[in-house]
Amino acid sequence: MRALLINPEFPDTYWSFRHALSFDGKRSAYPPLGLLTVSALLPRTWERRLVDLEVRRLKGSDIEWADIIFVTAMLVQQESLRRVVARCKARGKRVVLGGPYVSTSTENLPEADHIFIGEAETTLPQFVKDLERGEAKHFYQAAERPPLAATPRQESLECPARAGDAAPHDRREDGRGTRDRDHRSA
Ligand code: B12
Repeated sequence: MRALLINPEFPDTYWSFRHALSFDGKRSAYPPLGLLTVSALLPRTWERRLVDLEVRRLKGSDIEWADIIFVTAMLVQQESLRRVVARCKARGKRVVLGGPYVSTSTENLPEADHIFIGEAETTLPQFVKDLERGEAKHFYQAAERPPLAATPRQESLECPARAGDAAPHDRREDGRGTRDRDHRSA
C-alpha cells in the first residue's frame, strides 16, 4: 500500500515565521508532528511519502502514486485542505482526514472517505485492520486520550528547506519509516 501524507498550506500566522525564514533560505519552521505520528502508526510494509505544502507544491504525480492519502489540518489551513481534498478526490483516491481542525469542526468538512476525530494512536491501527477486511468506517473517534506511552516513535525528517526540528529527540527514529525523499533531494 502506498500512503501519501499531506500537510496543507498555512496562511501567514504568527508562528509560521514565513517572512523571517526567507532570510535563512528556509521555507518551513517545524515538521508536521501529527503526520509523522500518523506515519509511525501505519504498517511497516506500507510505503510512505510526505508532501508538506509549506515546503513544496503538490504534484499530480504525487497523487497518482498513492493508494491512500492522509491529510492533516489546523483551522487556519482549511482553505488549502479543501483544495487538496478536491484534487485527490477528482483522481478517485481514498482520502483520510484528521488533526485539530477536523477534530473541532466535524460539521463543515470537505468530502472525504474517512474522518478521524481526536488522537489516532488507538483508532488508526483499528482502521488499518478494518481496511484490510474491507470494512473501514467513515468515522473514527478516539474514546479517550491515549497514554503517552502509546505514542509511537516519531520518524526523523531531514529537510534542507526546514529551519527547526520540533520532534522530541528521544522519540526520533532514523532507521525506518517516513523518509522525506522529495525534500531531501530538493
Ligand atoms: C506544539 C504546537 C504548536 C507548535 C508546532 C510545532 C510542530 N512541530 O508542529 C507551534 C508553536 C509552532 C504551533 C504553531 C501554531 N499553532 Co499550535 N499547537 C501546538 C500544540 C500545543 C501541540 C500540537 C502537536 O504537535 N501535538 C502532537 C501531535 C502528534 O498531535 P496532533 O498534531 O494533534 O496529531 C494527532 C491527532 O490530531 C491526529 N492527527 C493529526 N493529523 C492527522 C491526520 C490524519 C489523516 C489522521 C488520521 C489523524 C491525524 O493523530 C495525531 C496522533 O494522535 C497544539 C495543542 C494541543 N495540545 O494539541 C496547538 C494547536 C494545534 N495549535 C493551534 C494553532 C491555532 C497554531 C497557530 C495557527 C497559532 C498562530 N496563530 O500562529 C500556529 C500555526 C503554525 C504555522 N505553521 O503557521 C491550535 C489549532 C486549533 C484548531 N482547531 O485548528 C491548537 C490546537 C491550540 C489550540 N487549542 O488552539 N503550534
